[in-house]
Amino acid sequence: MIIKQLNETSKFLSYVLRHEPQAIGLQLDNEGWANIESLITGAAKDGRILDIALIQAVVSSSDKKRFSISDDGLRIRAVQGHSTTNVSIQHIEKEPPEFLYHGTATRFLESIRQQGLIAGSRHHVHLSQEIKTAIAVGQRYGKPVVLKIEALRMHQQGFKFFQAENGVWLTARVPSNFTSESNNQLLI
Ligand code: HQG
Repeated sequence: MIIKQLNETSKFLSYVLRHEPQAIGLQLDNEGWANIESLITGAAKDGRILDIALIQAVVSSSDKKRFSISDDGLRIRAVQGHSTTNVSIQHIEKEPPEFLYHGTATRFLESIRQQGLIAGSRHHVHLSQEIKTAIAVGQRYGKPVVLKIEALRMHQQGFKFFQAENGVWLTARVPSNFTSESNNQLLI
């Protein structure tokens, strides 16, 4: 299977499983699960030919393990990153490590200094354990900068943290007094 086809299908799956299931008439349950047959049928009406082999290849090749397939093989979901209001995944609450990282673009810094990190259209602010990952995330929107988050101190003050199945850390918001901007070494 060619990489381009995998990437395009992955983007399509992110779109319908995280943001706009109604675009292909797909129903997601509270936990984000969609029936794979309905996904294939809905996609076909939209002119996009999927089959189970292609879907499985996307799931197993996803660098960030974005999707999971149910044990019975009948359903698929995105494990985090949703904006659709139909879904409210009960992520497992966990104590975070001392520090977590958030990659963003330098042009957002002024607003982040004022408001802290907010979830925007997604359900959570996304944080990672690895600086390297945070740089890649920030790069999607411009010149990247990494914010270091005092996650454990936040947790001790009552903020809840969750970890999605793929290891991404989630929290509702990060007030700016818990963030510090990285030093220049982390800027690319
Ligand atoms: C920024 C990817 C101004 C925030 C990644 C980010 C992640 C603010 C952007 C996942 C702000 C939102 C999510 C404020 C936050 N003022 N800008 N107060 N607070 N922002 O895409 O975290 O590849 O919704 O810094 O790996 O970038 O799709 O969130 O730049 O895990 O699987 O607003 O998406 O995963 O952007 O990325 P996003 P994100 P996938």
